[in-house]
Amino acid sequence: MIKKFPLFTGLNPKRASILILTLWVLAFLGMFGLYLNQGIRQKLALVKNLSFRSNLHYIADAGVKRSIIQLVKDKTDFDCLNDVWSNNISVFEDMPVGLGKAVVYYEFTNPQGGKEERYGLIDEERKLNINTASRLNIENLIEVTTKIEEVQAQEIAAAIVDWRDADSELSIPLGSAEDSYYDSLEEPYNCKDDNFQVLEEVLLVKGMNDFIFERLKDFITIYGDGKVNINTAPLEVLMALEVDERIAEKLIEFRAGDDKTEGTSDDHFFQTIQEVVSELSAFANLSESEVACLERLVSLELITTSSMNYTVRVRAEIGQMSRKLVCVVNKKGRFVSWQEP
Ligand SMILES: [Ca+2]
Ligand SMILES: [Ca+2]
Repeated sequence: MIKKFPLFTGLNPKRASILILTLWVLAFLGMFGLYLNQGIRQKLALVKNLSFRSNLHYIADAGVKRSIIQLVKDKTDFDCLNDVWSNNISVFEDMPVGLGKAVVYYEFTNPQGGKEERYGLIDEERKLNINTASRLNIENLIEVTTKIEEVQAQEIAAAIVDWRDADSELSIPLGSAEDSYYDSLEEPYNCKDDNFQVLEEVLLVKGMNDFIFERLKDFITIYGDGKVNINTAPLEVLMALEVDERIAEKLIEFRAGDDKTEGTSDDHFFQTIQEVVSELSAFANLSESEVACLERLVSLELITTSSMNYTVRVRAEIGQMSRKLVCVVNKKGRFVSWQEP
């Protein structure tokens, strides 16, 4: 059979066998080399990827730490939307770190109703605290933000209060929920009877769903002592506190200043809650009932002019690669929560 191949012509069978064996070994080594090369390439790519991820993590971490420095720099007792931590493009849009940069950003709804990216932190005190807010205030917020029926909003607000309160009594006779309702579900769980620890926990409450949560989530918080910062709260949260829509608009017009945009250098702000009525009266005509509404807000201690907790949303970037990080820090620079989506 060997004689059929010219290459082997003249070789004795033993030498021909050695040659064939050698060729097989060389072919095998060649294929093994290719296999090794491919494996090494994959491993190098993995190491490179891990290295990028690790670098992105450190860049995001640096973004958070630089944000805390801005917070600590703010020495005033009151907080408003043109503070150094808020809407500060020169500091937060492009923080160079190592091979990349950190961007500290949030979504802002402009006066025309459009969405735009702004750079800085979000104080949690501009939101309604669902661990402390009254049933009525929660109901108001649900109605304003979701436009669902009043009865449905009432029932969800009651279920939120019953979820967090220690007892097992229904806060309204029909429509709310305690253990008996959650026990009867196809996949039962207990009513918590304790404070919300993460915002998404509210999705476990009877009546809550993704549609409502998506519209509500930017206006509710689980951080802080429950007082709303009147310098930073949006219209929806002011209305949740039973501030008439027209008064809430006047408050925001006051804050926005001559350029009618919040978060700019000409903004007005309240240094203390005691000056809210006098300052707003000097800016806009207030009726007796409007003054009474604001005085009630002050006397019930529902509002403050300072904030303590801030959400830092960081996007770390190296070229086309990016990584996000969201955390909440307090004004003393301590971490309250940390989340890497
Ligand atoms: Ca309860
Ligand atoms: Ca302004």
